[in-house]
Amino acid sequence: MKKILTLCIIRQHPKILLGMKKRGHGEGKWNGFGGKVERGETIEEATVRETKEEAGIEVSRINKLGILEFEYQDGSGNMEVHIFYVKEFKGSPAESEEMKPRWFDVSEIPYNQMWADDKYWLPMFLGGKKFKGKFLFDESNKIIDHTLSELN
Ligand code: 6U4
Repeated sequence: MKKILTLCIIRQHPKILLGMKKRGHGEGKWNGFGGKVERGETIEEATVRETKEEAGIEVSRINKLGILEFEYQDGSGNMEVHIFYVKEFKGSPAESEEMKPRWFDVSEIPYNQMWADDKYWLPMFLGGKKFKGKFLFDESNKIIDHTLSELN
């Protein structure tokens, strides 16, 4: 069965906030904040909750820009990830058990320490474009196949 997850990237020009994942799926990679949508909550509520849990900040006026499907052959299963762009938040980013947050200049995004798909869609995201796509990963998390398209 497909899991529904969220991913939240905060931007305060010229920087974006990423977190180093300290455990679990994607450990050792810089990524946005997010996780599984729980029973009884909306995707938007899960986005706000996960960002609070992982980075200690309260996001508002979240804006969905993308939906990506990931298929993993390493046993992680299939995921549908809803990706949100956020400009406003309260509090200051703080390290949690799961993530260590850090601001990156948009000209210095650490793509070689991120999921391999990020370099495909993050430029669209940063350009404010809406998109959808699908990525298939082999057992070592290399991309075997993908589709990606901009939405109007
Ligand atoms: P637990 O272990 O239950 O706390 P949870 O935090 O709910 O897990 P987790 O950590 O598995 O979920 O979430 C994975 C996060 O990684 C989500 O925000 C989605 C994101 N993600 C998964 N595959 C990705 C990929 N290929 N590229 C990407 N983000 C990905 O940029």
